[in-house]
Amino acid sequence: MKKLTNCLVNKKKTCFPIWFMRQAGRYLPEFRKIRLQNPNFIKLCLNDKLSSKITLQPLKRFNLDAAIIFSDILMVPYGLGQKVIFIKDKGPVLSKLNINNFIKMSENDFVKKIKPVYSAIKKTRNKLNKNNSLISFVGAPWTIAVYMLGLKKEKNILDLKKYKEKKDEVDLVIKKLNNFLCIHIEEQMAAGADVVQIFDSWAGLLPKRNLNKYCYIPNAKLVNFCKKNNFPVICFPKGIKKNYLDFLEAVKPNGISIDYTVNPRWARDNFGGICIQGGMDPKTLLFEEKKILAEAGKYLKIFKNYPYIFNLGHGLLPQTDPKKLDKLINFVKSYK
Ligand code: 1CP
Repeated sequence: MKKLTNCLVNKKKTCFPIWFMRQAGRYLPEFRKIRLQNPNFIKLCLNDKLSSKITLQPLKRFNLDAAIIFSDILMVPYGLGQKVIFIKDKGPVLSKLNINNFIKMSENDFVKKIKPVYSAIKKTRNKLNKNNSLISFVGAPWTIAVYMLGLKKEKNILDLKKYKEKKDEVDLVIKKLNNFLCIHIEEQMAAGADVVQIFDSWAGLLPKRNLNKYCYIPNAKLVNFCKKNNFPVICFPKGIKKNYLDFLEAVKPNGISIDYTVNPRWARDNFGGICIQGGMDPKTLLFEEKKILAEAGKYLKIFKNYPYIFNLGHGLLPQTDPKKLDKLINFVKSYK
C-alpha cells in the first residue's frame, strides 16, 4: 500500500511519508526553463504533456513519496468562465465575475474547459511508480471566492468594505462552488489521483464569527463527499490558529495540514490522533544545512509514533536551494 494512504487512512505511525507543497515550481531550474518558454500560466496548466512533465520533475530529483498534479486552484474560476492571468511579482488577476453567466454555467461545459487537467493526471499516473501517491487538489470555496470576487487587498488583508458590500454574492458563489468542486474532485480521482488536498489558504482572513459559515461548513461538504467516495482527504485551513480544534470537530478530514504558526506539540496533544501533515516554516530552508536539519529533527521527534506526513507549513519558496531540499529529504528518510 502507498505510504501516504497508509498514514492518512490507517494512521500508520512507523514511517514518515514526505512531499512538499509547491514541490513543482520556481525553485527548480528545469521548471523555470519550461516556464520561460510558456509565459501564459493557464495555457501551461492546460498543456497535459507539459504539466505532467512538470509534476514528475521533483520525483526525478528527490526521494519523495507523492507527486502533486501541476495545476492551480484558479483553474476552477477559469473553468467557470472568468479570465485569469498571472502577473509576474504581483500574482493572479481575474476579470470581473459575471454573476448571470456564472449561475447558468453547466457542469458539462465546466469539465470540458479544464479537461486537460484530468488527462495530465492520467498521463502522470501511467508514468508514476505504483508506490507513489498522486495528489489532486482543490481550493476551498472561501479561498476561491476571495479571488473570484477580489476580496483581498494587496499585502494579504481582507478588503472589509468589499466583503460587506458583496455578502450576497459571497454566499451565492460559495454555495455554487461547492457543487463544481465536488465534480472537479471526482474527475481528478477518476483520472487516477489517489488523495485530495483542500487548500483554504485564506481561511485566516475570516473573522471568527464567520468561520463556521464560510470555512467549516463548505470544507465539511467537500470532506463528506470525499469520504462517501472513499477518497482520502487532507484539509489545510491556513492561518486559523487555535480554531484548528473547532475546524477538526466540524470537518473531520482524514488528515490535517498545519501552517507554520501552529505549535506542533499542541497539535499532537490536542488533535485526537488524526493524521497531521507539515508545519515547518518554509523560510527554514533558506538557512544553513545544520539549522534546517535541527528544525526538521524537532518535528520528527515530536511526531515520533504518531501518524505524521512530513511537509512544510506552506509552499516551498522560489529561493529554496534544491540541494538543501535533497539533504532534508534524505534526513527525514533515514530518521530513526
Ligand atoms: O511560475 C509562476 O509564476 C507560477 C507560480 C505558481 C505555481 C508553481 C502558481 C501561481 N501556481 C503554481 C502551481 C500550484 N498552485 C500548485 C501545483 C502543485 C505544487 O504544489 O507543486 C498548487 C497546489 C497550487 C495551489 C494554489 N494556487 C494555492 C493554494 C496553496 C497556497 O499557496 O496557499 C493558491 C492560493 C494559489 C493561487 C496562486 N497561484 C499562483 C500564485 C502566485 C498564487 C498565490 C497568489 C496570492 O498570494 O494570492
